[in-house]
Amino acid sequence: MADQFTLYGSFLSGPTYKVGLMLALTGQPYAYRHVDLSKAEQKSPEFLKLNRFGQVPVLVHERATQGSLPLVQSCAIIEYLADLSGRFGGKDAAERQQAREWLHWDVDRLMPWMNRARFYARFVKPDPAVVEHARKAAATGLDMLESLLEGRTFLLESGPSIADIGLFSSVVHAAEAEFDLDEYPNIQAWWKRIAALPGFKLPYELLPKS
Ligand SMILES: N[C@@H](CCC(=O)N[C@@H](CS)C(=O)NCC(=O)O)C(=O)O
Repeated sequence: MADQFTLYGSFLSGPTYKVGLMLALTGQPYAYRHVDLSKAEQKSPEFLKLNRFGQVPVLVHERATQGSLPLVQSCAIIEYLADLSGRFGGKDAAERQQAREWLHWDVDRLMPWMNRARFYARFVKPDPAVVEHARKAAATGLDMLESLLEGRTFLLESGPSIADIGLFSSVVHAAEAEFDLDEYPNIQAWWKRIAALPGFKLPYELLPKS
């Protein structure tokens, strides 16, 4: 039996999209299982056996000879897939390190604030000061990405990588978070280059809703 993959996730989830996009861009077939976060399925005893943190995504790698391996934490998962496929991992150790730095920066300074801004715009309405705080932090992250993309085609010099896949999954829901990417021309141009990669799909085209 060849290796097989099953992605557990939610179509609303940026981290699930990150892993789905990596699978799509590497042309890796996979099965998909929707996890209904509104029913707290990610906290069920069966799901906690796959992910001790009680979150999506999980990618289960059914290895041909070594058995089943549940992988968690989207950045760690795409790095695992880069190693396995030999794709999108950077051309050498220095570039891999840079890719990791981008991914860590994203989960520190961009992704959580974009997610909160989107969550407040779409799902809950907290105190306006809380919304303002999240929006300002997200805007600071977008401003930094915009300026660091100046003169670059992709985040690593050698071409598209897990750094782009990671950061893109944080930016992709910008409109739902009520950010206008017309104000970020470098991000817009980078978006178009990523969207032109073979296998690319946007979240709602890539991830089934049930
Ligand atoms: N750092 C994690 C974040 C995962 C995450 O935030 N998942 C959210 C959906 S986007 C989730 O499962 N939320 C439900 C919960 O935490 O109970 C990753 O990158 O995989």
